[in-house]
Amino acid sequence: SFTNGAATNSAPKEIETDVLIVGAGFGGVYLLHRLRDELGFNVKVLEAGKDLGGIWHWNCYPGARVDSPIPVYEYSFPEIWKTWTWSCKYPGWAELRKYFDHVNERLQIKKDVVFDAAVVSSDFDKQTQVWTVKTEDGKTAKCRYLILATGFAAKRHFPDWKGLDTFQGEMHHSSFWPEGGVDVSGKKVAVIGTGSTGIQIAQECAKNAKELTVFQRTPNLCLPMQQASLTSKEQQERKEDYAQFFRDRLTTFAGFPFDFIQRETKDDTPEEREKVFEQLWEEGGFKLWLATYKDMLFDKEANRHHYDFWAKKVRARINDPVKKDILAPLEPQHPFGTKRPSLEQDFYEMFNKPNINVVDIKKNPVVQVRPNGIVTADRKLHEVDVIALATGFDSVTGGMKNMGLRDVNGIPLSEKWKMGTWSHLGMACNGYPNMSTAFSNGPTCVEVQGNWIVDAIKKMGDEKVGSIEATKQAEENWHAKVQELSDKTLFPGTDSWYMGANIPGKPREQLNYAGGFPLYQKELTDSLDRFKGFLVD
Ligand code: N01
Repeated sequence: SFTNGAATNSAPKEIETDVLIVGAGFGGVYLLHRLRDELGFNVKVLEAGKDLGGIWHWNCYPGARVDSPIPVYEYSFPEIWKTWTWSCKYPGWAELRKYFDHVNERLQIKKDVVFDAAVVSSDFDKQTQVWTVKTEDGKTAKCRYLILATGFAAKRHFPDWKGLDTFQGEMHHSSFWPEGGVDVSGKKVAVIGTGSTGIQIAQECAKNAKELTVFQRTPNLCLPMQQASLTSKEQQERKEDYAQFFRDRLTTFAGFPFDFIQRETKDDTPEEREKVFEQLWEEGGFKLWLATYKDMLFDKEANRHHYDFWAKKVRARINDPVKKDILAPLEPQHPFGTKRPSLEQDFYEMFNKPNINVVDIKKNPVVQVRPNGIVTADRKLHEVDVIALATGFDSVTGGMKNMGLRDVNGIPLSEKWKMGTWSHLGMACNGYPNMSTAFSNGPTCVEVQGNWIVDAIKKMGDEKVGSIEATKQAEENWHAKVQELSDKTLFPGTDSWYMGANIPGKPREQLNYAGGFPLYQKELTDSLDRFKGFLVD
């Protein structure tokens, strides 16, 4: 066993453990603590990065900050929240890294984590019921239970533009940003992409860059963050309610401390509706998305009311009519909320500066990258010194398909998921006994999925079960259910990473469960009753 997990060199080449977790982000750390410290298992974690934190270890791009207000975005372990204080409502990456240091100090996480250990293969031996997992640097780990806590953003996506590799300036993908930062002062900067990441990078670079050009394919329907600093006194007072708060966050549709209004948009008069929208806007965060009328994500007309309100608010903040029409067109390019909105602070006002521009690359696509800049279809060369690729991820499935996982018959997971994603509960696969995945990296979801894994392993021990493996039928049923739930919403019509539609050639299907958190938890609880949907050995 390790004495110092952080020092990679001291980790043995051969590891034997009961439980092996891949990934030391929110999910991996949660499971390590619960399985090791509560259930007494021998647990090891393999982590490709150099420290704890998962997405917060990789993402140090300028402006990287969480979009869920604390205390939603933290562990419910009392020994952690009672001893930790945040500086603001939406903390940034550096503070989140300190949070993980604190978690480590309290729970001694690192002693069981091997860093710099990217998984390249895993195979299951039917006879011994043991997984053998190999890492890029030649380590071998054998375990009975294999847990993939790899998050939804483990594989970066790069545009396939001609000449991208010929660029002579500085170019970084958002999740490969240099630790020391990039000094953009006096430089011309291009930000490619306007997902949550692109919005945050652009907002920050606009403060110092000589020129900033945002290359936008689809407008992000951003909502006001309403950031606020927090004193330790006010957090201390709120902590009296934290235990209840963490229970409550499990009862809402999206795992936030708020939920949809139990009225339809048409139930209110236009004046009443306007008042509701105004209030949600003022409160900020995701309220206009996830605490609004319950039909917003289901009904086109209801959705349009939301879009029109959003466009009116945003257009009023942008002076230039051309920029206004690109950033917040009067006609929606997709229904409101069917792509993940970002939270912004002064994203729209910054375009009122003459040196901040936006290029609509849906109308005028990028045709080539040259050593000194980006060429668009209108033959214009946009000369730049720095390119920030905020082009997202092969989300949800990309990381897992990229790890050399093979099933009991040696068939790669990338093959199994070529035409679609087959899993039971989003957590277990036929052909992969005793392997579970924690798909989400949001702390609420991580705890719910993590609890299911802990309960399943505990139940296996209590009932002397050697292995559980999702049945093919359960996978079929789950896939159909996830798509059916999604088909009732407006999500399927929009090209988004939720639908796998951001990656050329990826099957178009809903990758997230659209039934809401309470229903998902019921599915999980039901499945533990006699391991419904699993082959038990
Ligand atoms: O990635 P994205 P992200 N040519 O896929 C564009 C979480 N997150 O890293 O929309 C031109 O959302 C693409 O255009 P389009 C959060 O859950 C959280 O920003 O596909 N453009 C899009 O604008 C989020 O949803 C925080 O038309 C191309 C952008 O690149 C998820 O991570 C912060 C292109 C990619 O946006 C992913 O966000 C950051 C191409 N070939 C992220 N390829 C928090 O605040 C892609 N694009 C917690």
